[in-house]
Amino acid sequence: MVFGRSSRKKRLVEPVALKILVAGGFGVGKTTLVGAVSEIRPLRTEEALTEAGRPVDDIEGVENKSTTTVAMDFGRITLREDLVLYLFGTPGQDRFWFLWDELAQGALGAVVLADTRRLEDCFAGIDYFERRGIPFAVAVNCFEGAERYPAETVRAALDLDEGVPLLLCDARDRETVKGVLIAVVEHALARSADRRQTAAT
Ligand SMILES: Nc1nc2c(ncn2[C@@H]2O[C@H](COP(=O)(O)OP(=O)(O)OP(=O)(O)O)[C@@H](O)[C@H]2O)c(=O)[nH]1
Ligand SMILES: [Mg+2]
Repeated sequence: MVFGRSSRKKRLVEPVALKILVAGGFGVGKTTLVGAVSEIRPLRTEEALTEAGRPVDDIEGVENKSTTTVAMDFGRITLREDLVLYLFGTPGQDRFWFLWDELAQGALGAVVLADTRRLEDCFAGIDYFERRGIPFAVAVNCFEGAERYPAETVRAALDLDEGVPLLLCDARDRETVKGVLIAVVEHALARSADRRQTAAT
């Protein structure tokens, strides 16, 4: 009989940590999404939407919203024992654009959240990642009360490249959000493998 550590050998793996951005228009559910999947208490930088902000904060369509992200959301999720994602939610409002380049540093990929009632709000995020060659997936946050469209219809409306994953999710639901994160990671890894192959030939 063998005693000691070797008898219950535990596989020790240093997890790979990857950075994923969560972008999308104002009030589309970015903070909610990070909060739904994070295994640590998410860091939030929410400020109250106030009367003073009314001229600059366009709350049309999100009238019940009382707070807004002013810097970022931060959360963590372990997808597999060897794979940890750090999630960085971006602020949704245009006046915080200056933070994006900072947040995008070193990101493996991104999720662009979309609301079909205000689809145009996610164009800026899509353009941003396309221009910088950061792999991204689009996730439609299915608010109740919003009309449901098939993924293909949304894909056509957004004029997405063929390889870009498009998924339907509920930002409050851990499992659907996990599916989105897995899609982003797989897409980003496939793209970097493609690039390596192209470089080798
Ligand atoms: N019904 C429903 N409500 C949601 C869903 N996702 C978010 N909400 C609500 O929508 C509001 C906005 O969500 P947030 O997560 O703060 O949105 P955000 O994208 O972080 O907003 P900004 O940081 O201000 O751009 C909150 O009141 C949420 O409770 C959803 O899937 N369904
Ligand atoms: Mg937010």
